[in-house]
Amino acid sequence: MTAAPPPPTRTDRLLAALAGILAGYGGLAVAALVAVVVRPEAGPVPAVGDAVVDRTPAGVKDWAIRTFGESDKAVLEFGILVLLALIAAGLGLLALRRRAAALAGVGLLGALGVLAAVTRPDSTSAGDALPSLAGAATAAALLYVLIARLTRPRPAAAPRTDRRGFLLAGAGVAAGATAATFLARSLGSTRSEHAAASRSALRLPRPASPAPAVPPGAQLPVEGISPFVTPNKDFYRVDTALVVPRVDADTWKLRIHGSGVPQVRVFTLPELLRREVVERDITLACVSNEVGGSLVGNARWLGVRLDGLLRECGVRPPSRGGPADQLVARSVDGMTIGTPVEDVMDGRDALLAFGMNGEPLPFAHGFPVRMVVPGLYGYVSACKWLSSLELTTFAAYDAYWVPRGWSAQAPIKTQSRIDTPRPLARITAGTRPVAVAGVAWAQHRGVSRVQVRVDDGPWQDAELGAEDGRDTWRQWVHRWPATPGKHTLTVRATDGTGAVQTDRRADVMPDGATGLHSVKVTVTED
Ligand SMILES: Nc1nc2c(c(=O)[nH]1)N[C@H]1C(S)=C(S)[C@@H](COP(=O)(O)O)O[C@H]1N2
Ligand SMILES: [Mo]
Repeated sequence: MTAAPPPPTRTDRLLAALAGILAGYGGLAVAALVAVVVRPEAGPVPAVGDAVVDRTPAGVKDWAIRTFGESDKAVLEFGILVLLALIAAGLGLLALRRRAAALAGVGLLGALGVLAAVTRPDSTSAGDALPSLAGAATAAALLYVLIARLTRPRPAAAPRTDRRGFLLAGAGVAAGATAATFLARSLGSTRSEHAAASRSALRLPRPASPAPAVPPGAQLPVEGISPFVTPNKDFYRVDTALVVPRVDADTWKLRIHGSGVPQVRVFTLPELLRREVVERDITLACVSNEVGGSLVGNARWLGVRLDGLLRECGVRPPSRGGPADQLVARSVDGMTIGTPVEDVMDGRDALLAFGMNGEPLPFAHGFPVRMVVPGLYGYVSACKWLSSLELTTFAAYDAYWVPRGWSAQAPIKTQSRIDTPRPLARITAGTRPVAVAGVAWAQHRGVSRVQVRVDDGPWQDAELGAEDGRDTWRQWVHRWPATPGKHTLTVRATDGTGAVQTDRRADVMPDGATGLHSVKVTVTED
């Protein structure tokens, strides 16, 4: 004896929502497992996350970096998971009454995952669709099975739905999905262990051309000033990678090709390490750095000269009749960064770097090989996790950031920053002057002068730290005989060509912020 299913109770509806979430969990677990085999970045969550990052307006991106700092990507992935859980619960509810519509919904989510994965710039094969396809199929099957327990017609004497069967099946799904997630994690970590092992095994060669020792006077004895060399762990990080690529140096290759390169050339890491290795101090800066911001750091890089390597591949700069004016660097995660060929071949220390402050590049900073070009913002020069270099023209190709509103070419603008005192500091006016100090940078032009102004007073020369080179920042200090009251301290630098840093305020978009950094402080009597 059977009866038509009565309207679902509150409990049934809760269980149906749970069914949706469990089916989603199972689907994501299977997708993650398939992604380990196909390509980790092709998993639905990383792929959708990357697609969101790409389509996020620069202003929102800057806000996210400022608000969440280095966890901005974790926050994004968490947000995607929460949203998915809500949708899954909704589809579970829908499945109670309209199973076909709910299954179509799962299919739609799967299609979104596929679309995100195959339209990634680093996607090279249709195989990237597999994780989302497998995930959606699994989720649909699980939803079907679980909901059947809640809607199956029952003998009149029995409870209206098979809740016991549902809970058993649900527990099974949860356990299976958890097991699959762990398996995916451990398989994924085997791969990243290979990468980690290749990094620990890397012995950095001695430079044939070492960097001169940092002059002792480059680091001023002032508390609160940024260290002259930024330790790797404190070095700012800016990139679009949700998952830091962990590249195995043993299988890494660099391809050099394009217009003016007669024959495609491929280099392995040992081949680069055997070349003439140079060591240089270079200060890196991000175009998204606001006036007074912290997206700038100075490191000692070890690598090979890019000009020599390119020349060996047949490349001539435009000034020597070469057909390509743009060098497009591609990374393993699909980033593209365009740099003027003229700049990297004009004699400056443009490097393919594998060492940073005495150790192999950290994964977050581009292991095994990245570009570093003195004088250009990172987004037009400093490609991390480098995989190829293509010679082309600015007319023929827009690199990643260009269609997003950033300039195709962007030399670093002269900037100076007050590190100490901190904004809104309360200082007691003692007998000794207060050290107002910080850093100034104008890479490849050098810093020749720094001046400080108190309130609307005259510009006064600050004492400069010794110059390490014109590609690095320079420390400065002004000993200020502070008087009680509220004061505004402002700094400006002059570059090596004699040009004074402009006080005109410009936004970071499209080619770097300008304006003067100032700090308000309160000085009290003893
Ligand atoms: N592959 C890749 N390389 C990249 C980026 C990126 O998003 N992906 N960001 C660039 C930007 S905008 C900057 S400022 C520098 C930052 O380098 P860092 O993270 O080592 O400080 O890397 C550049 N290289
Ligand atoms: Mo940047």
